[in-house]
Amino acid sequence: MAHLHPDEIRARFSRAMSEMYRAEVPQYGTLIELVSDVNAEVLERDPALRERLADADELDRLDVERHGAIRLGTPGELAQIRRMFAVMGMGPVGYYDLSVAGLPVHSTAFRPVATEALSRNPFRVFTSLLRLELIEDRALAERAAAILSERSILTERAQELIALCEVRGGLTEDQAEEFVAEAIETFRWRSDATVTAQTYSDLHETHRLIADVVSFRGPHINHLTPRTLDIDRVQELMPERGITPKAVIEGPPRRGADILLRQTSFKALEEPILFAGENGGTEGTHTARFGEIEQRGVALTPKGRALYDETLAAVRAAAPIGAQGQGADAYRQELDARFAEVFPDDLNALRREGLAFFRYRMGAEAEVGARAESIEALLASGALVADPQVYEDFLPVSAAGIFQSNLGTDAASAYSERANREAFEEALGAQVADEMEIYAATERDSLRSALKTLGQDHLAEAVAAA
Ligand code: OOG
Ligand code: NI
Repeated sequence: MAHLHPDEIRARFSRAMSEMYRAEVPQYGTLIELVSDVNAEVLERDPALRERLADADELDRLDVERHGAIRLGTPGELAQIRRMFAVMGMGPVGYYDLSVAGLPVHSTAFRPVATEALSRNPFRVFTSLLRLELIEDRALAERAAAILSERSILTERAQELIALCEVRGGLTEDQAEEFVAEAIETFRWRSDATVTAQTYSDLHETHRLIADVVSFRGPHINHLTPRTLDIDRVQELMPERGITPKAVIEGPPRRGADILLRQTSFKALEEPILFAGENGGTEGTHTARFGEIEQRGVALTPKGRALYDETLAAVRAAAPIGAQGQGADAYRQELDARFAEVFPDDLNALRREGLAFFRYRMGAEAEVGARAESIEALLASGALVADPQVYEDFLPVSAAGIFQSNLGTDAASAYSERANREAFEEALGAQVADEMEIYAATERDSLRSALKTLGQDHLAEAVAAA
């Protein structure tokens, strides 16, 4: 029997998750409508952008594009989730250390990697693993570990279908349908906690994140984020639709040529839960789930990224934001001013200065054969086109801001023990891919192949050698 393509399984899974979350969190539906309205408005007012996205094969993915986030409790859960996402063509990319921001987790993003897979459906999941070893109260950490050891986050049938996929190299249409239905069960919200009110409160007191991960039967999806073409506009319109966003947009400022990733979220809902207990349990509330929007720009090279990190750090030092969002205006001004000063704001300059990654293709005006002097000459004549590569990943400082705004801002703190990528990869049972290498390979391969098609083998060879 023929296998359903993993990209198609991912597309169906992403759609099913979106429907489930829309039913669970009505504000998510409102946000999706708002984003879709604003995107349509932007494309209508900017035909050049529409054309660029269409030519780069990016227009179709826009309306289905979103990311989600989950938080896992144990190394075994992380390994299981890796195998589950592999069925849908998603692998771990990047390592994010959030301990520096006082969060006892480290994370990766499960996402498609190949250009064609990304353009079919770029669904990604920011996945965090709890680090109980960072918790000072060892007795509480052990209690938490014992509670987590009791749960199984995948259904029996999901586990069987994952194993089947691994043995057979894929799933049939019927198996894939069943897999998607079983897989979303893992991420569903369940309001009945597995712990008593007292245990919940002990966990919560140590860190709200621990209570969220440990007290429930599984890793509920905590947000799903649509991609907008104009995040400032969506942020401005959110209050009109009854949604209150956090004080500042995380990431780079608004630019003519968008870079990396800009994000903003709205506060978690306070939801009723039922604690476990001998007498049928007691009622309580929990804030776990929220909404977020994002705007994606061009991926930066290591050189561009270093400049970004340095500039952002200077902004944050010069204009710190208070726990209640005080100083947001000063922060925005500082952010705009510092980036304007050091960061080129057009795609050509970003490319020429080696600050951003591109993908090359043959232009419509291309003449095959006539020997060209240089890549710049081919670009100037329109024979060769450089499309910006979308940044497909996350940013640790922004992620920490999103976490904190939804946990209720803790005073800025940090754990003394830092990144532990090795332990993360050991839990995962695999290595995380290096996102910079993926962008660099896409750039190199696309350039080489476009040059060959144009009959510019002498230039293609130089790229191969680089
Ligand atoms: C994840 C927060 C990070 C992002 O988009 O950077 C995040 C979480 O709260 O579990 O979603
Ligand atoms: Ni997010």
